[in-house]
Amino acid sequence: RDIKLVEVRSELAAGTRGASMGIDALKVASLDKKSDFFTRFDPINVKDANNYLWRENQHPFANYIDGVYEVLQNVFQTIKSLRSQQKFPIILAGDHSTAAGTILGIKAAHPNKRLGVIWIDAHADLHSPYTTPSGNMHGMPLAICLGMDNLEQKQNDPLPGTVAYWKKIKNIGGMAPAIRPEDIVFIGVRDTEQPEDYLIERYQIPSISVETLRKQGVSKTAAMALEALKDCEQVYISFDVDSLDDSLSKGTGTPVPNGLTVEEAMRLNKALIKDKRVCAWEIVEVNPTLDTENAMAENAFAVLETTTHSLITHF
Ligand code: DIR
Ligand code: MN
Ligand code: MN
Ligand code: MN
Repeated sequence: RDIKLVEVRSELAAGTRGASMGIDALKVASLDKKSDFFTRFDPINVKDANNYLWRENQHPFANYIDGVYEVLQNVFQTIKSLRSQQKFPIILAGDHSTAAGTILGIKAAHPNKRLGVIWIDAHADLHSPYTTPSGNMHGMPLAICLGMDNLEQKQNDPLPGTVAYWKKIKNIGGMAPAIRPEDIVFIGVRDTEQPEDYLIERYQIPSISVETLRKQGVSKTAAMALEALKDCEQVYISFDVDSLDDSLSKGTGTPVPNGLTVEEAMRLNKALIKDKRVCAWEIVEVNPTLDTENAMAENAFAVLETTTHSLITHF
């Protein structure tokens, strides 16, 4: 397949500063490992809006949503265009909010193809401005793509200006909702809030725990996830590095105990990406400014390189 590397250095939607440097940390890790990975691709750079970080945040329950909206539109346009040319985007991004731009772009390129999502993350990222505990929009990309507010679990009163931006963001591409809740599979999710639990329960979103993955093995887990999406004609995989155990992911904004090992993450992504319906893969949330043990970027790069290699050699 025709791979195109896409770089999105946005960190607007994370709660801690520094994720915009994650891509460059991956590149340093590749040099340290003497890998030729980055010589093989001519990346597209998507314009970020990190300049908003020097302004006052106008949106308490959706921090910098005005800037996030700009970035998501840019990601959307790039991915829509690449998918229209049948390219396979591998997206290196900062904060996880940009995954919404990716999903909306995939959908816009092929509106009649049902799109499934495999979300490998410690978090469910199902919040809206009405439910967010932090205001950080990296906790919201799936709600954006589902077109969901979860008003039943309302906790916050966002300002009218915030609500207006939230509506605009959900409607990027004009085909909302891009995905159905039953077409999501979570792997490794272990740090959710009640409004997210409510949606997972209500829509019976399959969520495969680290424990289950370990018990039944990686191959069976990959097969299960793909089987749950059997009615989907295209599949997108989103890999948040905080799916890894916190001992291996100190260099991410929100590390969580009891996560995947690097080996498990590599084998999982390697197996998943062999499915012919997979049409894009994304890795997010490496933050080298938090990486006190200098291992996060190396671990993330190992997953990136192995997964890409599996994609190249399998076709
Ligand atoms: C939490 C953390 N659910 C929030 N979310 C993170 O603030 O919405 N997502 N870290 O990746
Ligand atoms: Mn995430
Ligand atoms: Mn996460
Ligand atoms: Mn299903």
